[in-house]
Amino acid sequence: MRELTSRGYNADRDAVTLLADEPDPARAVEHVVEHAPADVLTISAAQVREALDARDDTEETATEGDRSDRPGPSATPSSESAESDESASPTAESANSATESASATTNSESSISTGRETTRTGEQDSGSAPETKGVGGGDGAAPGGSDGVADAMDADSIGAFERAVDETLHEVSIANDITGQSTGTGEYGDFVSVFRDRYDRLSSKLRGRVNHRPTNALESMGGGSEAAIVGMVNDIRSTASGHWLIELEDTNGVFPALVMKDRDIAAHVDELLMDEVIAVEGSLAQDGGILFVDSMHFPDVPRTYKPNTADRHVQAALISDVHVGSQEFADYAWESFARWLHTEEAEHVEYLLIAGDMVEGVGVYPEQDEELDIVDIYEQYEAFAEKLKQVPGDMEIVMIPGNHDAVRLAEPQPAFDEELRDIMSAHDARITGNPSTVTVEGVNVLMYHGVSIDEVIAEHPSESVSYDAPHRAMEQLLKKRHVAPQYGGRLRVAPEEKDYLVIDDVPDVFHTGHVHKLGVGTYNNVRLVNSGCWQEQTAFQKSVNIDPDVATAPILDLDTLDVTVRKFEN
Ligand code: D5M
Ligand code: FE
Ligand code: ZN
Repeated sequence: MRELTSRGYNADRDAVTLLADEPDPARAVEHVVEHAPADVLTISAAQVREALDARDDTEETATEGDRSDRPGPSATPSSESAESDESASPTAESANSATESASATTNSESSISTGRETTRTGEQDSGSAPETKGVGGGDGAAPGGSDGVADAMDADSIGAFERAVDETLHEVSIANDITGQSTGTGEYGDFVSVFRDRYDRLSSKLRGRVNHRPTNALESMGGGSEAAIVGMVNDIRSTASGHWLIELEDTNGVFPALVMKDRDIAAHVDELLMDEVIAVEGSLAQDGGILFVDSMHFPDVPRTYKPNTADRHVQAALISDVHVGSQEFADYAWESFARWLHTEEAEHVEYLLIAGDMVEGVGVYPEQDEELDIVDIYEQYEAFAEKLKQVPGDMEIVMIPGNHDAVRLAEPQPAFDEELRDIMSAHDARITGNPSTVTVEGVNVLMYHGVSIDEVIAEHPSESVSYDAPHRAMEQLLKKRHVAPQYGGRLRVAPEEKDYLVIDDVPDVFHTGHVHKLGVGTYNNVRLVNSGCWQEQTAFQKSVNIDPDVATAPILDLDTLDVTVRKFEN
């Protein structure tokens, strides 16, 4: 019966008996499923007989995807070691490869070549940056083009303007930071804990909304009764007749839920990712072995969410993906951004949030060294520290690592270690893990580098969720209340005692980067900002047609959550 329901079929009792009496029931089921008419949902005894009579010996083996198995919330811890303990390795991979590579560059400043005439020192022009688009509260539109290239710079403001920042008003606190809390060793038991914790915390957001039953209690409820399940998505497949069969897992086991293809909710199925936690409601089949789904619920953000705002007019610049050390690092653009921060236009910009990829890193992808301007990872951070020194000293800087940084690649990523902190100490930045919740003057900003955005874009059926609108992918993460729902794809996840990637509290602002594309939007009143980058198009990006948004800085008003995108000349 289980075997049939797992393939999207219900069956009459006699049909099951016939199959069970076969010498090889598994093969028989295989056969019956193959021969079942396309539109049949419940297999009858007659159909079993017919299929078995018509049996020939050509049999196909069902193939599953190559997604590596993870223990779901119903698994029991054992002492077995996890297969992929590389994903849990606490070593800094890039740093390791860096120590092996020779330090070819000693003067990182002079080695950065931009291929441009720059006026970096002395009486250079000031950075008056054009405002490309203001995005008001409540409007979900992306800022569209960042095509307004800088006009002639306004030469009189530099030096003439003195920032008057009252640093005693600054308030920054950090929560949900893995740094120093990592206990995972990559053992099987760690995977069990992290998925349990994910299930517990996300299911608690759904339990009040449906009258759910544990999976192992459903079968005894009696055919036809109304029922609901809160479960982690364990498997999704389409049945021979094109309906969707979703296997949901809770702490007691698994249960199949069937979504009919012609129902409105079928559209939700396309958006599902493995391992996200959802609730479904519907009615049980006659024999109780499958749930026919009428409605689907996500942990989501309440539509009526009221974001927090700051008590005074103060702004934060939200950037990411600086990639210092890359030949494509947009040095000139950074200089104009840093200059602009010293102008009157930027007098209220008192915070700088950097969402990962400070440096280009070493050994991040094959043949990356051919595009490196600085080959030593520590020298890359030294060069980055010089870039930070150009930022006004009265600004508070908060930064998290990304996949190019010299910390472990698996998420959650702990913050930079002591050695790297020392290198970057000049500006006294706050250095925290990826992800982290950073509260700035009362506004909760969820900072996450954004590696899962690649995956959401790849999996989402709609063209509107694309590299040109990364904020639309961010909406999906908020809806699922998890920054990296799908385990086992290109994203590496380190198992920890709790799941740091769950979005427990609704943030006021969600700030990501990684895809090097600008995106600004709103989702149920949460402000979404995906920063662009400070790296020109790389050879790899060219090969896959990624046209990065270089040198744009979204400026967030902390008192209104309005965003103004500034574009700098690059
Ligand atoms: O990522 C910048 C963007 O480019 C992001 O969308 C991933 C994509 N990217 C970059 N390199 C690769 C490789 N080698 N494979 C697949 N996708 C890639 P960043 O983290 O700055 O490299
Ligand atoms: Fe990047
Ligand atoms: Zn990245």
